[in-house]
Amino acid sequence: MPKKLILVLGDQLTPNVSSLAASDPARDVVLMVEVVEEATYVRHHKKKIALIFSAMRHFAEELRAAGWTVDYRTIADTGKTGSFTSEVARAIKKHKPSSVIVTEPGEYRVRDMFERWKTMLTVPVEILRDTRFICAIPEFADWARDRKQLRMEYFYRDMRRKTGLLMDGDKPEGGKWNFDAENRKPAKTDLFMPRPHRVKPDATTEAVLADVQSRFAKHFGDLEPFWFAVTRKDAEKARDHFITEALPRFGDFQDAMLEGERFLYHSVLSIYINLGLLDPLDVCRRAEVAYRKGRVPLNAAEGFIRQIIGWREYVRGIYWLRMPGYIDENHFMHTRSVPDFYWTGDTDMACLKAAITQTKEEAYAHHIQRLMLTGNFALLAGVSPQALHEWYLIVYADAYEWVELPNTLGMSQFADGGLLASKPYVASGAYINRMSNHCKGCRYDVKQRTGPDACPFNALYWDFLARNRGKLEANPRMVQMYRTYDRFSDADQADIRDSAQATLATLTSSGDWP
Ligand code: FAD
Ligand code: DLZ
Ligand code: SF4
Repeated sequence: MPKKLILVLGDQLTPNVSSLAASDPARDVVLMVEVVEEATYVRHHKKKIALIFSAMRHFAEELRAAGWTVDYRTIADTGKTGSFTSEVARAIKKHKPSSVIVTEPGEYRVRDMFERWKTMLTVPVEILRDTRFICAIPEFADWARDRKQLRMEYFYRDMRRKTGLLMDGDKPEGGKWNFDAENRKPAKTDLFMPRPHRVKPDATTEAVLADVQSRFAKHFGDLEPFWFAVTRKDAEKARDHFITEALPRFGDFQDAMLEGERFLYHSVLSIYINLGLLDPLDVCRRAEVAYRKGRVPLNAAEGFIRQIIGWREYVRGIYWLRMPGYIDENHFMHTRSVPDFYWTGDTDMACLKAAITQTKEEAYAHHIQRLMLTGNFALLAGVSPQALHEWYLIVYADAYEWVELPNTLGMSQFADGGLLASKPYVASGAYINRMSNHCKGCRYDVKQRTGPDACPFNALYWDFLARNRGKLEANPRMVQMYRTYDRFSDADQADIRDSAQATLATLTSSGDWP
């Protein structure tokens, strides 16, 4: 058989990826490329670029040790104009393969590029299914067909049945599919709070850090300290550390936020799962084993597994079902740019300051910070979902469009009009006060609704409901909120409007990361 060229992308870092599984190390050549086009189509956080480049370089070594021939091109090799297309064209000239094989990419933009290669390149291009996902793209489309509502909960139950995870015969373990009602406790400061597994940079990572600092210095975020795992072995250590130390309390405190505690009981594994260093189903099976051995309660194991085989698979299904049009949806017609303080953390709002500062320093925030702090505020303030989508794609180390876009545009901003969420995730300061201790140290008073010292979330929340009455009033889950609003006097409603306007007037938006 003639030689094939296997293109392995930066988020396909597993020997089990379908393109490698379909190839022969003794015959074929693997191509991996660090390219400026991928690093700058949005200006990714410096730490994210370093994570991906270092993990790619380590994976190339892993493949070489397993007998593969790897043509690896660093950012220095591919220079200022490198792209997947330019590098594949060069590699075809060099290796003269009979075909190019690639596993389907996560993003529509890249899939579109690969489809164009079929007529552009001098050899055939084969795009294989990404078998790391439990639900194939056509399988999700079949599930969605003829359904009026695409609720995650029903999809999740099918994934439980399909994988056999936490099943007791054909019934869910413990008699219920979902134990979320037990998972809404506020957290307390705890000296023994687990911390994510940290890895000291090796020589390869140090070289990447120098490359990123010299080439992407103007990108958002702090490059150092850099402690992410960049090899499969270290990612596995991070996984095992999480399952032993944090998973037992993951469920209880899943929705909690705590000043000074950036990770709480979250896994910080999305970065490794999305890159390919960890297999999502394997992580879930290990969480189930911990439950079966009595080390982890059912609400924690179920909650964690649901995030992965439920939410993660579901948002990917929605992405491919609805792209390319999905990215332009804007139910509330919001147009504001992302406020400048989203890039600096320079705000008196203690909760947002904490979430944004840690985003800048760690390229990480946990789900409730993304949804109920930065997402909530942006929605209340009327930020354009497209601008916000770009912000989330830039700032988080785990962000790839297939997972980030539905979470931002659908779940967080309700910009798809309720395809993904049954009501907008909006909340006033009372919710944040219930689920966190941020308000205690805040310059604003969470109990005041209006006025210069009132928590800005409060007036913005009621004003958002008033502004969007026509689009939300009929939603049965919003009826109670409108009843409450309607009980406010005319004067109070006018105060709400004025206070919200005053907050919005303070938001400067220069439109981009300076
Ligand atoms: P944990 O809380 O420990 O959860 C366990 C795992 O479940 C995660 O590692 C992740 O793989 C999966 N998971 C949990 N929630 C979701 C979800 N809603 N969608 C998909 N997978 C989920 N997740 C990303 O992986 N990339 C993104 O770019 C991304 N952008 C987001 C943007 C917004 C506005 C919101 C509200 C959520 C976003 N999420 C994204 C989902 C979620 O916030 C992250 O997966 C999670 O915070 C990652 O941290 P963790 O590994 O500690 O997660
Ligand atoms: C995100 C990213 C970045 C920053 N750089 C690279 C790169 O240089 N080379 C590469 O192969 N992949 C990179 N990636 C990940 C790709 O953007 C990702 O594979 C596509 O968006 C498809 O999901
Ligand atoms: Fe955030 Fe408002 Fe609480 Fe301040 S008072 S921390 S702005 S919710």
